[in-house]
Amino acid sequence: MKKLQEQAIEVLNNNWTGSFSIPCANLYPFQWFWDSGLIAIGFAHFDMPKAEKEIETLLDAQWENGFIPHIIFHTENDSYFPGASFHRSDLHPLASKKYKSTGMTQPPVTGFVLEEMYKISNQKEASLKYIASVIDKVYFNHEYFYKNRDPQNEGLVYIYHNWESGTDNSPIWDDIWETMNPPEYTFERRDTTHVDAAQRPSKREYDHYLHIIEIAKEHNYSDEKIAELSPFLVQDPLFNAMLIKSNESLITLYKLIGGNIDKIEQLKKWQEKSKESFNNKLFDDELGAYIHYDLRNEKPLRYLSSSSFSPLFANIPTKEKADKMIKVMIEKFGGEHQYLCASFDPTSALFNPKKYWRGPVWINLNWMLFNGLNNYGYTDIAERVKQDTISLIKNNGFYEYFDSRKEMHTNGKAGYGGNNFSWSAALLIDLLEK
Ligand code: 2M8
Repeated sequence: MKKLQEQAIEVLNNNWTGSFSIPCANLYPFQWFWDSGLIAIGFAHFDMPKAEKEIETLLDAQWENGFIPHIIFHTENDSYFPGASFHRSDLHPLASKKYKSTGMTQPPVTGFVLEEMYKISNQKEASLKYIASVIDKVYFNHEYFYKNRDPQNEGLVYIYHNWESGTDNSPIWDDIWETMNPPEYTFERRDTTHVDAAQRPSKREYDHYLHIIEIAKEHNYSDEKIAELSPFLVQDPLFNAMLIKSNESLITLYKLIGGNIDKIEQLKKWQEKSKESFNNKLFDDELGAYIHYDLRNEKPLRYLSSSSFSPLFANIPTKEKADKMIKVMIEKFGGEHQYLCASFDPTSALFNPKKYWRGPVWINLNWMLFNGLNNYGYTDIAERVKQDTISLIKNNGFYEYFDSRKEMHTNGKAGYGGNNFSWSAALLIDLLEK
């Protein structure tokens, strides 16, 4: 049997198209924003030109207002729904004229990805030159967020769709679905032809997903109108932690490049304000971790998920808060029969360990937790997250997500969703190096 690392390299090379990577064949045949970023970290270990091209292609799809879309439809491919003709990015006057895309975004990972690439590189000078050639686009993207996605000027940006969160089918959104009553749309799902329907969202959930997009389209994806009218408007701790972590990386990288004083100052201002609001508004003392806030209905969404711990990665909590979080993580998510870290609270009645973001372990979140735990000196738990991640992949393959219950791991069939999944391979390569 080939070494795990060689298998991972093979997965990445097979999903490489020549200018970007697909997350996995059939199920996700285009370029996805945060997948691309995390994939570049894997490539950086063995093929830096591919890592650089991956990010370059992503940034090439940036809109004239700095926005970066969540899916870039480089090719015609009807194995995915909803595709380019549903999303109609051309409705927005500043959308890319070169690429068709969605009109929504995803967690802004690009800033910290560039820093990871720099850290991995053994040709620092050349890497810094590359970074200098793309970094302003990432800065422009952050400016887009703070200018257009923070209506109350809190330093916390909103997402207007569960597909923007990356944690698409989380039970956290169930409360929002209850405030909506979308029509019963007629459409042909494609995901359930590739993956067992029991592991994917329901038809009714898709009605909600499509309805939010229909509302945004009616207003040509105007940010102002979306802020005013979208039934889904959420301050998400994972999304904001990604932005804050990326701000921090941009500061580090601009300092290495030299000059750029104004940008560094602006980034520091965003950072200060964002971290303060993040801690004041999104930390739930009683639950002992961070939660989502529903801006449309002005109420906290009081659930624990793997996103609740992601701020560790961005150095957001104080040591005191971090201690609390770790206690909760171990008590609720880290029992001896559980692999770390379930995507949703295993002690909740809404926990479903087989269904897409409603419970299974995801490798991208584990990678963030591993790094976050190390940031705060919890090296033993970080090591456990790393070993759990390796076991999950070793026992099952490079799946999209994994059952968190150890008892399910007897026959190698506890990996779910897509197989030969790019970010599972990419981040495993990085973890094995750490
Ligand atoms: C999943 O989301 C897509 C929509 O973006 C889908 O279910 O069709 C999520 O896990 C998301 O976080 C991820 O980026 C995407 C591609 O891997 O798949």
